[in-house]
Amino acid sequence: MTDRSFLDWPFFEPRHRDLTAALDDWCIRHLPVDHGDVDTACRALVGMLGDGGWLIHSGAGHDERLDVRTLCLIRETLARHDGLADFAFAMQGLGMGAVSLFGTPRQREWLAQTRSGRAISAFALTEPGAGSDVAATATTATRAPEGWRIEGEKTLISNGGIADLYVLFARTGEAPGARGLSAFLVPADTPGLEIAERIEVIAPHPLARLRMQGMVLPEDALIGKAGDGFKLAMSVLDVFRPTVGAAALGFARRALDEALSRVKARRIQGQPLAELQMVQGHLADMALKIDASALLVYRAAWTKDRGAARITREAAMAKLHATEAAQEVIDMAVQLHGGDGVRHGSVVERLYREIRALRIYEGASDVQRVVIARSVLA
Ligand code: COS
Repeated sequence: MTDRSFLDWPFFEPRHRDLTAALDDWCIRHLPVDHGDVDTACRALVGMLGDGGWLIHSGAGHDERLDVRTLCLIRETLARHDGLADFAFAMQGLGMGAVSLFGTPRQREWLAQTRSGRAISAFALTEPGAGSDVAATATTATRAPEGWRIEGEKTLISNGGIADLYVLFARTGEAPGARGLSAFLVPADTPGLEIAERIEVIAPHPLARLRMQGMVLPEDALIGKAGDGFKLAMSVLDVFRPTVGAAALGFARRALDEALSRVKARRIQGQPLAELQMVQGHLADMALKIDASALLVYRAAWTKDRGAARITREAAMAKLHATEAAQEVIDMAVQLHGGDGVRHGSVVERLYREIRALRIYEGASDVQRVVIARSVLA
C-alpha cells in the first residue's frame, strides 16, 4: 500500500484528499492501458481522462484559478499507475498553460475542448538550436497583411503528430534575445504547418519535429502581448515544473512499492531480503528521498496557490530534487530486483526508462541549478 500520510500535511485541504482517493480508485479500474501504439494509447487516454472528469483540472476555465496542488496530486497519482496516462494529462495542461493563464476569451474557448478530451494540445518551444537557451529561438513571426507569417522549425515537441492545437513561440523582434519573442495559438490543420519527423525515445510517447513554411496566422492568434513570449513561457514553466517533480515522485513511490514487495518476498540464506540491514539502509534512503521530494513539490504548489506572483526558485528546487532523487530511488529498486530488474517489461525496468527524460525536459537539471543560484545570489 502506497504511503499516503503526506496527504495530512498542512499544504492540503479536504478536497485534495478526496480527489486523490477518487483518482486512485479510477486508476485501479482503468490503468494501465496497452502502450503498443503510443499515438492510439495517448488519444485513448486523453478521451478517458476527459470522460472521467480529470482533465477539468488541467487548465482553468472561466472564473477559476489553476490549482497547482491539484495538478501535482493528479500527476503523482497517474504516474504511479501509468506513465503514459500522466503524460497525456500533463500535456493537456502544459500545452494550454499559456492560454489558461494569459489567453483572450476567444482563445480560452479552446479550453472547453482540451478540458473535455475532445482536443489534444502541445507546447512548441524547443528548436534544433534553442533548447536550454530559449532566448536563442530562431523561428520568426513577421507581420503580414492577414496577421503573422511564421517560418522555422520546432523539435522534440511532445504530442507532435497527434495534437489538434499547438502553442508556438517565435521571434517577433521587439528587442534582441529574450525580449523579442511572442506566443501564438496554432490549430494543427493550419496550412504551412508540417510534421517533418516523428522522434522515437527510450520511453515512447508521441514526439515530433515541426516545420513551419509560409504559415500564416490571424492577428488574434497572438497570446498576450508581442514581445512577452519569453516571460509567458517562463511563467507557464513556473507552474508546470513542480508538476514534473510530482510525476517523478509518483514514479519513485511506485519504485519503492515494488522494492518493498520484492524484499519481503525474496529470500536469501533462509530469510527475507528485508531482514538484511544493508537492504534496510537502502529502503531508508529511498523513503527519505521521496519525503524530501514531496515536501519541495507541495511547498512550491502551495506557495503558488496562496497567490505568489512567481515561484521560480521553489519550482526549480522541486523539479531538480524530485527528478534527480526519483532516478536514484528507481535505480535502487532495479538493483533490489536483481536480474529481474532489467528484464524488459518489468515495472521497475519501465520506470527506469520513464524517469530519465524528466531530468531533461521543461528545463534540464543544470538549468534548474542556474535558476536557483541566481535567486540565491540576487
Ligand atoms: N517568470 C517571469 N519572468 C521571468 C521568469 C519567470 N520564471 N524568468 C525570467 N523572466 C524574465 C526576467 O525577469 C527577464 O526580464 P527583464 O528582461 O524584464 O529583466 C527576462 O525574463 C529574461 O530573463 P533571463 O535574463 O533570466 O533570461 P535567460 O535567457 O538568461 O534565461 C534560463 C535563462 C536558462 C533560465 C531560461 O532560458 C530557461 O529556463 N531555459 C530552460 C528552458 C526550458 O525549460 N526548456 C524546455 C522547453 S519545454 S519541454
